[in-house]
Amino acid sequence: MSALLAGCLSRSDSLAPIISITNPKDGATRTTENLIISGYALDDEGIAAIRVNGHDLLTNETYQGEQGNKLIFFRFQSQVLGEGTLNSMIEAEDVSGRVSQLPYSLQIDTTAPTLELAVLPLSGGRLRVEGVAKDNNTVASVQVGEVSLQFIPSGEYPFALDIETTGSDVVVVRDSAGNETVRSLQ
Ligand SMILES: [Ca+2]
Ligand SMILES: [Ca+2]
Repeated sequence: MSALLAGCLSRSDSLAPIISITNPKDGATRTTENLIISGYALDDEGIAAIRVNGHDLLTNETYQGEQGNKLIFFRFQSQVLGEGTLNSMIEAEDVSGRVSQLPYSLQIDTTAPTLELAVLPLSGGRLRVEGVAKDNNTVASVQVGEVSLQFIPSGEYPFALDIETTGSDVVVVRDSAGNETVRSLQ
């Protein structure tokens, strides 16, 4: 009897499912049509349900035969009405009834960053470049000529640097959704 009990305990399901969203990666996108959100659910014993806003994806025939698997890749389509924040509640339930929740919010951002730029020619063909990149969401990268600036993504990023000009230099600013603003230094 005690051996049987020990056997049951050692088989008992100890972990709640893990949910991870793999795409869109940075929690932001500029896609407004046919937006697909994808990820996976992982469990030590098996996944019984993956619910998005209460609807179980695994009841869809796409996932036929996958229920009970330890790893299930899932994707769902979201209706996007325009710029703003899209909120979804993603839940995974394992075969023992443990439920994990992932509140998922996605920024729909279709507005390119703005860039204020001042360029001062220096001696020796160098340029002093000063600018401020701003975005309604997050400025994720700034490239000045050949130089990629290192900074923590934020809504506004002021920068100043001297570069060697090659005659065809541009400044490229990207937001976290992938919108891009390109300006020539000439
Ligand atoms: Ca489990
Ligand atoms: Ca933006």
